[in-house]
Amino acid sequence: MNYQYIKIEQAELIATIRFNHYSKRNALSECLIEEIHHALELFSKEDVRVLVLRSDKKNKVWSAGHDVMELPRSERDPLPADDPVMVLLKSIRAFRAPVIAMVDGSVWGASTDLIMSCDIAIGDHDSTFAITPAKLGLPYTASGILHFMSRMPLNVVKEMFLTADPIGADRALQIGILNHLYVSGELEAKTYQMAKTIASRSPQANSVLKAQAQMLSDAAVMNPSVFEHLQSLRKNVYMGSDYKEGITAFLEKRDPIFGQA
Ligand code: KFV
Repeated sequence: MNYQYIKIEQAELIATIRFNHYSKRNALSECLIEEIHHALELFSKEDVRVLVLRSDKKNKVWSAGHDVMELPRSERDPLPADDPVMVLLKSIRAFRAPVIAMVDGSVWGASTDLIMSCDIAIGDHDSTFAITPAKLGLPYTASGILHFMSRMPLNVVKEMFLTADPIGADRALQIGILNHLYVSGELEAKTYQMAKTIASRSPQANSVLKAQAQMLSDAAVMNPSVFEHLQSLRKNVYMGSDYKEGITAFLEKRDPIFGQA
């Protein structure tokens, strides 16, 4: 396959996927995700012991999140289970080998959820992380919130969602978004050094460890009627005025005015 939106490579049991669509700030568009799935499929047939997910070149933005142009304008669930980004998160979580995110720029919206879905994240001092559904009036998914709760204390998760403000690299390290923080010049070498270490360990033991940790952290049991209640609360939001205004304001490149209905 000729990749347009990503680049891939494989060396010494380590695979790498690089975002390569900076003109759209590496937003997680359907086309880019399709290429990632193709690469994951390819790597799953090879002896890949660890995967590094990164941006091709260091830039201000690592990834701008869900492709907002591909979100429904209103009155439809913006993040159904078959939404390409939601499927991507599941694929990264289900990938047999551990995935390390190497982050050297700003991360927005669902791309921050992608970071939560990687097994390990390593960043430099320019990395920042924002989860932004409150800027769009968008009801985020319960599974997505759980991804954050598995990584961080509840009050920090709430702060991130409620403010939608970016968290800087130092604090990201402190609260557990990042495993390690390095100066830019060392980030790549340190990331691949860890990848090499993981690649030298038992792939069979590591693969089961990943699956166990994943299943344990997803093991929240919810009564079906509670789940249905949450779905109806989400529906009120995406059918409501804030979501319509949030998307419209984004497309018109202006600040939204919420709470109009
Ligand atoms: N979706 C689609 N296109 C995007 C995009 C996105 N998330 N982010 C940027 N682009 C496009 C943008 O429309 C422009 O296209 C190009 O990338 C460069 O963006 O055809 P155009 O007009 O050239 P600029 O000019 O905005 O770039 P820059 O000044 O460098 O600012 C970068 C950045 C990331 C700060 C800015 O683009 C931005 O604020 N983007 C949106 C970030 C965001 O709110 N993402 C969350 C998306 S919603 C989401 O993930 C979900 C599901 N959620 O719940 O939050």
